[in-house]
Amino acid sequence: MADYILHCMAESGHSYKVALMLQLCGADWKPRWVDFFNGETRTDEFRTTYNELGEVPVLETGGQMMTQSGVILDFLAEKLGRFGWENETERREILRWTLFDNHKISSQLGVLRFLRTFAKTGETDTTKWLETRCRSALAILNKHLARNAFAIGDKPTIADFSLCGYMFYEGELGIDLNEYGNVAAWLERIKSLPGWDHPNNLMPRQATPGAS
Ligand SMILES: N[C@@H](CCC(=O)N[C@@H](CS)C(=O)NCC(=O)O)C(=O)O
Repeated sequence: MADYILHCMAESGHSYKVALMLQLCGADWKPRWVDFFNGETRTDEFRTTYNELGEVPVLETGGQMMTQSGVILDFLAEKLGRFGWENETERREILRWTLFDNHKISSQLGVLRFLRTFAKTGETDTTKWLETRCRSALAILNKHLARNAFAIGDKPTIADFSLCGYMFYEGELGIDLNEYGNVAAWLERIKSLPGWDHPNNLMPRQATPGAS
């Protein structure tokens, strides 16, 4: 059995954050596909066995189930000794960007993409409102990355893996990230890290109609 089992699906950008970390660290890990689109995360069994919060990703290791991508990344940075912090100030910077990501970037990009690509709601007041909020958060990140190669300075950390969770699903967001030049350049820097791979290659994906 692998050291780490990641309960996930490729459509999940939150899961990708963890898959990317495991992959870049060369960890001994395997994905277990969660049938999210048929409601597995809403079943009593999933919530009892894996995650009472009813979400992926779940990292199974040493008989424990760990949830919340930010917590899992923090755990893995310590455990695997990579992409973490060198002092308490850096640790808090990582936490600051991870919280910003969870609140303003991944959560909003994830929902916008879900509505456009999977629920296919068409353009509604809700998608327009969400796009505005996504663009506002992306502009903040873009400005920050004008002065920093990565989220907390000149080296990649788990904060970058959190922030980029939904940004490699080309064509599914309905926002062209090339409009944010510093974000696009930062994504290229992440892509060039040894071992980088696309979410669809790291985790199983259901054949979701309309998705690329
Ligand atoms: N803050 C959580 C968010 C996780 C999350 O929203 N996961 C989605 C899939 S990408 C999910 O499982 N949602 C289940 C639901 O909303 O019912 C994390 O970073 O792990």
